[in-house]
Amino acid sequence: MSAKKISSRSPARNNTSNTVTDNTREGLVIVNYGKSLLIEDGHGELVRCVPRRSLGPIVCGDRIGWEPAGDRSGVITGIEPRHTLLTRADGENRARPLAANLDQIVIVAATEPELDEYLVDKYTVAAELVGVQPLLVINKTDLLDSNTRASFEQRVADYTGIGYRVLFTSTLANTGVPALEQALTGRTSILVGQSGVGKSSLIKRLLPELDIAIGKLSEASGLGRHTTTATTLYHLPEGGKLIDSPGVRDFRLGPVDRVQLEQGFREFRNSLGQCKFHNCRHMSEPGCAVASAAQENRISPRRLESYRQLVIASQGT
Ligand SMILES: Nc1nc2c(ncn2[C@@H]2O[C@H](COP(=O)(O)OP(=O)(O)OP(=O)(O)O)[C@@H](O)[C@H]2O)c(=O)[nH]1
Ligand SMILES: [Mg+2]
Ligand SMILES: [Zn+2]
Repeated sequence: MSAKKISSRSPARNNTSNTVTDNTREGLVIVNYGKSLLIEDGHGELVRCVPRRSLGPIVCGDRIGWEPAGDRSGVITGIEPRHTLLTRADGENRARPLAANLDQIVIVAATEPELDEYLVDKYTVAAELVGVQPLLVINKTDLLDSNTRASFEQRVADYTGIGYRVLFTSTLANTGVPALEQALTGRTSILVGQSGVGKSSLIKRLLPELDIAIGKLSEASGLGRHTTTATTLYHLPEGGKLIDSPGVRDFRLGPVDRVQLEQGFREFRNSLGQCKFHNCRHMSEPGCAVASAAQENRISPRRLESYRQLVIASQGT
């Protein structure tokens, strides 16, 4: 049997990884359960696989090579190069892969649990650094009256003002869902956000025939209960892939330097290079063009505060 090497991500580490034989097939990772993974073969059939050792982390959305090893089971033998990779920091601030080959990050927020703009900002920075569009979805609009809706619209103006799209949805009243469906069609997107904002409920609206676990908010705290436990890929009826992810309490970007952080705030770009000091960190330096832009409300002062918080957080690691 001939064996040749393809697209190894770590050739120096292991010369036997990512091998292709006559038996190798293509697959798409649907869910990683830890010890085993569910992959979809070229005919849309699900196959339970274990990875060959030394491949490194394999995540939802990865395109892989695998070899059959029994009835509906197999061994993953290689990972195709990823065109994008979303990561988050683990306990030791190392970047841990979350999902691969994304075109869009859909940040879901709601009224319950309360909108956390700092968390949204971290996700928009992650999207900018990954190189994909963020889309903000404010779900549970059925819980808003005209006053609270107006105040929400004002709060998200920080995002619409810099060119990010914001959609308002309610899975209960089934409003805004067609617009969301349109934004998802033909792309690979991931739903991220706090637990209990309604990520899985949105998927259930888009794919009503599926049996997806939906959580009840804890009555005492109003917080979600982390119903979704494994990041899972779904195919959309009109084309496109949608990945559901477990809710988070916090999202940490992992190792990022100051230049990456300032690039992560797209509204800073016109001011970069205009500060008095070429290595200005936009914290409290004199002659800072970013700070002036915020003073004149050309940049959201609240977003500048998030940036500063992230600079401080990245120094502490
Ligand atoms: N009022 C209202 N409740 C909603 C809406 N969408 C979802 N919910 C409720 O919010 C709760 C949490 O929904 P899930 O879809 O499980 O939330 P999730 O974001 O997937 O949560 P995790 O899987 O824990 O991350 C459930 O009780 C849903 O019924 C909505 O549009 N309006
Ligand atoms: Mg869920
Ligand atoms: Zn500056």
